Amino acid sequence: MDFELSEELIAVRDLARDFAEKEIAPTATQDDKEHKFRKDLLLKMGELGFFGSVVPEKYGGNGLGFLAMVLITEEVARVHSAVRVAINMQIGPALALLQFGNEEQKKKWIPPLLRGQFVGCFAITEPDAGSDVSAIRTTAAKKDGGYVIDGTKLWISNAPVADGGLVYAYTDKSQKHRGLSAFYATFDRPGVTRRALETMGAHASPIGELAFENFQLANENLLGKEGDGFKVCMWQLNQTRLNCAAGALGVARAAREAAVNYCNQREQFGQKIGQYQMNQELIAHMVVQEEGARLLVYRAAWLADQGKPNNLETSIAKYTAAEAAAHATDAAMKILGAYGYSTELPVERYYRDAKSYQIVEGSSNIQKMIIAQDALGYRKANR
Ligand code: GRA
Repeated sequence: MDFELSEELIAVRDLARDFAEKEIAPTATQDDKEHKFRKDLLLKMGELGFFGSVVPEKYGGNGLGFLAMVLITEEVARVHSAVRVAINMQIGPALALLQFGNEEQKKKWIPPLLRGQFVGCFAITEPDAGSDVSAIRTTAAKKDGGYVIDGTKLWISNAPVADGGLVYAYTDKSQKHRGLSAFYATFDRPGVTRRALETMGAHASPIGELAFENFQLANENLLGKEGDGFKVCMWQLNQTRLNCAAGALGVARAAREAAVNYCNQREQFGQKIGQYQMNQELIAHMVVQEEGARLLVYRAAWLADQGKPNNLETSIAKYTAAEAAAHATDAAMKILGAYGYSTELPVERYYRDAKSYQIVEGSSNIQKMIIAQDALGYRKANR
């Protein structure tokens, strides 16, 4: 067992840290306030290869692997979690295309996602289908050598700005989850209406509704075969969940760093507030949970790089990291007091952004369900 990162991975991590600190951090609080989606950052990250580590060179990637992906993601999320979402919106669709697309689809659609030129998204969730993916109501009816999509997707990250992405719809509702299909669509045609929605956090990551009405797609937009959609979706979620786990880890780290800095600066009652055991307890919990989450996130990524199944390990990592982020940001708010509560400083942003990790990509309860059902032998997570 080797706990050291290779020189190559250290270089990738340092590059991401440097970029995050110089290019993202200085305006993060302002971007959050202005709800500003930074396409310019997407293009720069694309140029640096931040989206391409999990894709081979043949399709525009650099093949550095999943560990590289989580290291980059952690660094970005540490300074601005909303920008981490943008990473996932490029990598998620690219990976689904890589795994399930035909040669033509891969060559055509993956490179623009990796360059950050084509703004991606994935549209799974609907008003009545959140945790329960098979409850999707959107349909894809066969028509004139293609498909017509009708239905409404809700809480879709990048909905207001995406050039396109993955859309999940039923080609045959009577087959239950086996009738779900996956499409890769561009939104530069009639039949798609967008509505932006407001959320508590991740303000610089636009989110909203995508309403499809008589939205026409060609056969070449179908990913895999008709009925493969649930499989594609579960596979895709396992990858994007790992990205979320790394994002939550970055937020937990940001909160711990802010709390430690403040403890070492702030004096009350004649001494640094880090000297008080109540604050030490908070700091100790932050360190322990963050370190635990880091090992789990890196392990899940390492398994992917070995070509080994990692659904269970990803769920464990995502659950642990999401809870660590929520606890660490709550603790940081307590330690920083008014300076945590102030919207001039980033800690309240960390707190708001952290909550999303207990909800997205399978809520904490869904992860616990996957973990417990595996342990009990009811339903194996790695299959
Ligand atoms: O036997 P079969 O052929 O019928 O197949 C079953 C099963 O083997 C079928 O699906 C297969 N399957 C899988 N295959 C491969 C299930 N899980 C997997 C898997 N991991 N890999 C039906 O299985 P089932 O167990 O009966 O399914 P279910 O109970 O309907 O669902 C399972 C589950 C709850 C885990 C699933 O629905 C789920 O993951 N729900 C959570 C949904 C979710 O994560 N949504 C995320 C939305 S996107 C988002 O949040 C964007 C965030 C953006 C950001 O911040 O980055």
